[in-house]
Amino acid sequence: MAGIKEAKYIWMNGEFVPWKEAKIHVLTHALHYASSVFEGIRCYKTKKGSFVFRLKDHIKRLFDSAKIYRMEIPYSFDEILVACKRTVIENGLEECYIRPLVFRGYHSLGVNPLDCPVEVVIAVWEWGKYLGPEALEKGVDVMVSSWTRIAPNTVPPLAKASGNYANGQLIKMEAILYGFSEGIALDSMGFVSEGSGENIFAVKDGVIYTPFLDACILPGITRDTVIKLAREAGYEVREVMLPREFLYIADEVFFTGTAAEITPIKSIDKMIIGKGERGPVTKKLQEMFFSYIKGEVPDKYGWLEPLK
Ligand code: PPE
Repeated sequence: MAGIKEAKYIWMNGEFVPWKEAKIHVLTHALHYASSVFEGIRCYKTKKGSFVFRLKDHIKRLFDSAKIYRMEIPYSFDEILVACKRTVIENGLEECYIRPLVFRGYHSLGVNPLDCPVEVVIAVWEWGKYLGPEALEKGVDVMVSSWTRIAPNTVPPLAKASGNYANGQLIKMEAILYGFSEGIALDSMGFVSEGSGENIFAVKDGVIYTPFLDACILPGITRDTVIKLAREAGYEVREVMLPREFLYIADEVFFTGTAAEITPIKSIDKMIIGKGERGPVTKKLQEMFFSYIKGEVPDKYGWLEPLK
């Protein structure tokens, strides 16, 4: 896989620092104990200029994640909002991924994070198609992971915390090394949860199904977007406990996420899903999603945050 595409500056605790100089100490608390929370946001170029998709919702989730971990972000909501936009502008980018990270910095070591300073960085970079260049059109081959998703009252899934991705990495590495693009984790009850970096949907007989928050999913902003757009298009969307085998017999299955956008799944565990290609409902939702983010339809939900 290609390395990260470097931009010019990273916002570090209120200052722009040249990309290569954005460094921290090796005894930073977060590096040892995963005491960090983050967001992943996309800025899209449209005919009317660049827009950050659902920026306020992402920042809300960042503050929620920090709250769960008793981290007080030393900036206001509006300061983070402006800093995200300024980082894109300062880097001269029109379309990119935005990664704010809030972490416990250097002070003391040991599990107790309370005395460590809370630091904030915001990086932006150009990020192409998350699950490969052809994924959006052709779909991806995935497997059900042998790893179970983080469980209730352990590592809390409503926080988008770095620690969650220890589990995510096990799921992702297994899938990649077995020759798949992604792994789907089941929750501790054995119901479908989500991918290592995506929420999941299944379509059967015209009805759209997706796991409810009970299944230890991240409350995805793309998931919410797709639910709203699907209902608007007249589809019935049910949030349910989804048995694993329901995926195999579904007509269509797809992932959603900021990075993955809406990615069709063409096989699971070497079983062909539906016709083994992007299905009509997935295609329709992609069309609605992409025309929304490109500003081709009215922004009725106020999801497009102008960059300038
Ligand atoms: N579940 C997980 C575990 C997850 O990491 C993401 C986002 C989602 C669901 C979808 O959430 P949302 O982006 O709000 O629709 N994963 C981010 C990080 C990917 C990465 O490799 O890092 C992302 O898509 O930005």
